[in-house]
Amino acid sequence: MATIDSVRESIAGADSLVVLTGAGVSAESGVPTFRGTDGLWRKHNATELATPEAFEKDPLLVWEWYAWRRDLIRGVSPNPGHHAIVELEKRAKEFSLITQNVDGLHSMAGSINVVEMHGSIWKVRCTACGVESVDREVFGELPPRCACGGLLRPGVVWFGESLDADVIGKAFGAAKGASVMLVVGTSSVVQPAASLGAVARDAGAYVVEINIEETPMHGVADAHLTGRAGEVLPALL
Ligand code: BV8
Ligand code: ZN
Repeated sequence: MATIDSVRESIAGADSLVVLTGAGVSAESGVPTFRGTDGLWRKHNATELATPEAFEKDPLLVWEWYAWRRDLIRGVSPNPGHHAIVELEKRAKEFSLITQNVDGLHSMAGSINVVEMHGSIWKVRCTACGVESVDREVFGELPPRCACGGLLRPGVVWFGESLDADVIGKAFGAAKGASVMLVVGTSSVVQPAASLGAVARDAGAYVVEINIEETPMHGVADAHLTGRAGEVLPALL
């Protein structure tokens, strides 16, 4: 088990630092994780709702879930883990933050170079004319409609949908160029994000996992710091 001190040193000396985050980084802000016990909503589990099929079948139900999440996220703020990542970015020679989270809390905390692999809960896209917009408004009637009359969908990537090509390029490019990579608060089961740690390690990076539990990254990461993101990340500054 690496020590905080040895990891802090490797970060300080890094030419290029890459941080990959998942829902565990927002957990201490009060945002339910995807797969933890709190990943349920009205007895539906998140992975079954975050699909094009679910939206096709019942757009209202899926929008009620996203509206519920937006309302919840609107009422929370970034936690010390988010703020520590902002500080790491300020200190690093070269820095990339790749997040699987759609809550926007990294940008709210002040992170600059953020790749949102799975899109943003604050974005909407019209299923008819394709126009995409960002809004934090409280929706009127659900499901929301575009000015063209088309049905709006959340601007996120659902299971079975391919990620934006240049998002993939940026994420894998950053991982390949990393000298140190922190993999924080993710169960590392969702592809392609879950491969980024191995890509970084194969390209010569020193990979550190920060999580409260063991994950499939255990055999991949060079080091593992067990603990909460809101406590371990500030201790690395
Ligand atoms: C793609 C946006 C292909 C929506 C999300 C079989 C059938 C069908 C599909 C597949 C399959 N096998 C593989 C696939 C592909 C699939 C996939 O990987 N499925 C998995 C589940 C097996 N992937 C996809 O479909 C992707 N697309 O592959 O396209 C393709 C290619 C070409 C052409 C067409 C198609 C798209 C994946 C994106 C899905 N969208 N979210 C929304 O958010 O509403 S993913 C969703 O899971 C969230 O974004 C979330 O961020 C992400 C990952 O979850 P985590 O962030 O890791 O969160 P989780 O709750 O799982 O874990 C939390 C962790 O934090 C835990 O480890 C916990 O211990 C830790 N923790 C908790 N508290 C703390 C903490 N750690 C530190 N501190 C704490 N305080
Ligand atoms: Zn439209």
